[in-house]
Formats: sequence, structure tokens, C-alpha cells
Amino acid sequence: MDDAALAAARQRLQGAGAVCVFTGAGMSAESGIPTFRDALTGLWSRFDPAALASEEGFRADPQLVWDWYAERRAGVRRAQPNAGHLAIAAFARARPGRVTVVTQNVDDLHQRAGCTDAIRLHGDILQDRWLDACAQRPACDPAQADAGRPPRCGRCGNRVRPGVVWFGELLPPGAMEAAEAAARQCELMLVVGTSGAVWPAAGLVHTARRAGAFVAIVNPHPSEIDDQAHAVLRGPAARVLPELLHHS
Ligand code: BV8
Repeated sequence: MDDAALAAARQRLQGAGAVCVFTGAGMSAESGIPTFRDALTGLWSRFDPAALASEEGFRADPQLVWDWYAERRAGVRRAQPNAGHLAIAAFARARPGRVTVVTQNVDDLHQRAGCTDAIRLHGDILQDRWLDACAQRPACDPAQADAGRPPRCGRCGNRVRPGVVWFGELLPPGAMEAAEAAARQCELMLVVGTSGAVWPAAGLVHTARRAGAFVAIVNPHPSEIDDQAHAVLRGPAARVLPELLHHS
């Protein structure tokens, strides 16, 4: 990893007021959760993620998509936060009110590491929701659905879907607004483990750069947003973040 980039990022972090940490799937890679593109290994390799992670994909083959999520949920439950998640949580604890974590990830590792207020742009894979708005009053409870693949409501036949934002779906309005504000107001944005391929999330890095923030990227590989960075720390999150944050 480039020592000059590390020194520059550390120095900027020491003097920074507001910091925004923006993370993607690479943040959880060293916890054993495949990145979104790697998630299609083995059995799933013949599928396109944007097709499986979409309402059309789910309606076309509910059991296939449900099984994909069930397998990913089991992986999330087995995973533990890694040294990178813990370093971010410790950094935020030492700077109360000055660090905002914005994540594209649908796992709960930031939260389990201690960043309970992390802004989730793409929802929560461990949550269930109804596929269709429930017309019953009072509305049926997804937790009461049967044990099908996917589970269905015994009362109204509605299907259960994972509580994530699918491709083609709007992000949770409050989440994107809060993330935009953090990106505009931060003095430093730390971008960790994202290809920068998915929008509008990736636009947050451009927003921060345009607003005058120092942008540092942590990623072992080049990404679509490297051109927005003042410093690129070419390495894995669980190794780089403790080095960067424990000395800042
Ligand atoms: C939207 C939940 C408005 C689901 C996710 C046509 C119609 C509609 C929209 C579009 C369209 N064409 C394009 C769009 C926009 C679309 C989009 O961006 N498409 C892409 C594919 C081009 N976006 C949307 O649809 C969004 N909604 O636009 O609504 C709208 C609505 C209707 C009509 C028009 C507009 C919704 C996007 C949210 C999708 N849901 N997740 C699920 O998980 O199943 S996104 C999903 O992919 C993940 O959550 C994650 O956010 C994203 C993948 O991105 P990354 O996190 O960056 O992960 P990736 O695998 O790509 O990269 C990993 C990185 O980690 C790599 O760089 C790697 O080098 C690095 N890495 C690896 N190891 C490590 C590491 N880094 C550090 N340490 C390591 N050890």
C-alpha cells in the first residue's frame, strides 16, 4: 500500500471535523460474505445479480430468488464483524456526533460492531416484508406467514420478500436524504470496498468531492470512482482500516 497515501489520509483524518464513511460489499468480504458480484459463484454463477435482485426476477421465479436470499441470510448470520468494522466503530465512538456511516450493504455487521446508527441505503437482508401491499385490516404480519419458499400468508395469500431494495426500486427516501447531507457536509469521505457501479449510491462520492471533501478510497482493486479520490489506499479493509484509523 502506498505509504504517502496512508500518511496523507491519516493527516487529513486527524484534523477533520465531520467524517462520512461510505461502505460497500468489500467491507464484509473478510467476514466471509461474498461481494455482490462474487455472490454469484458456484450454483448462482449462471445468474445476473440485477435479475435475481429485482421484483421481476422474484415474480418470475419466487422459489429460486427466495432460496438465493435464504442462502445469503445464513451466510450473514454465520459471519462476524471484521477488524475493519471494529476499527470504524471505535473511530466513531472516539468522535461522538462527527462520524456518519453510510452503507450499501444489506448485512448487519456494522451494527453488530457498534455502529447501530449506520444509514442503510439498500435495506436489511434479515428483514421480511410483504411482496404486495396487504389489503387486510389490521394488516397481516409477515412473521406469521407459513414456512414456504417463499413463505405465504395463510390469511390473504401474500408472499414474503426480503426487506432489501431491489434494482429498479427507489431507495428509502429518508436514508438517501440523510446520506446526501452527510456527503455534502463532511470534510473527509472514507470510501471502503465499493466498485462504485450501483447508483444513486455511487453518486454520494461525487457529491462529497464536489462539496470540497477530501476523498480517500480503501479497495484492493481499481473501482469506477477512483477518479474521485485524493488518496487511494490499495489494500483490504480489515488490514488497512485499523492501520489508518487507530493512528488518526
Ligand atoms: C434506482 C440489495 C430509481 C439487493 C442492492 C434501469 C432501471 C432502473 C434503475 C436502473 C436502470 N439502470 C441502471 C439503474 C440504476 C440501478 C443501478 O445502479 N444499476 C447498476 C447495475 C448499473 N440502480 C437501481 O436500480 C437503484 N434504484 O435507481 O431507483 C429508479 C427506479 C425505477 C426506475 C428508474 C430509476 C437500486 C439499487 C439498489 C440495488 N440493491 N442491494 C441485494 O443485495 O440482493 S445493490 C447491491 O449491489 C449491493 O447491495 C451493493 O450495494 C451493490 C454492489 O455494489 P458494491 O457494494 O460496490 O459491491 P461490488 O461487489 O460491486 O464491489 C465490491 C468491491 O469491494 C469491489 O470494488 C472490490 O474490489 C472490493 N473489495 C473486495 N474485497 C475487498 C474489497 N474492498 C475492501 N476490502 C476487501 N477485502
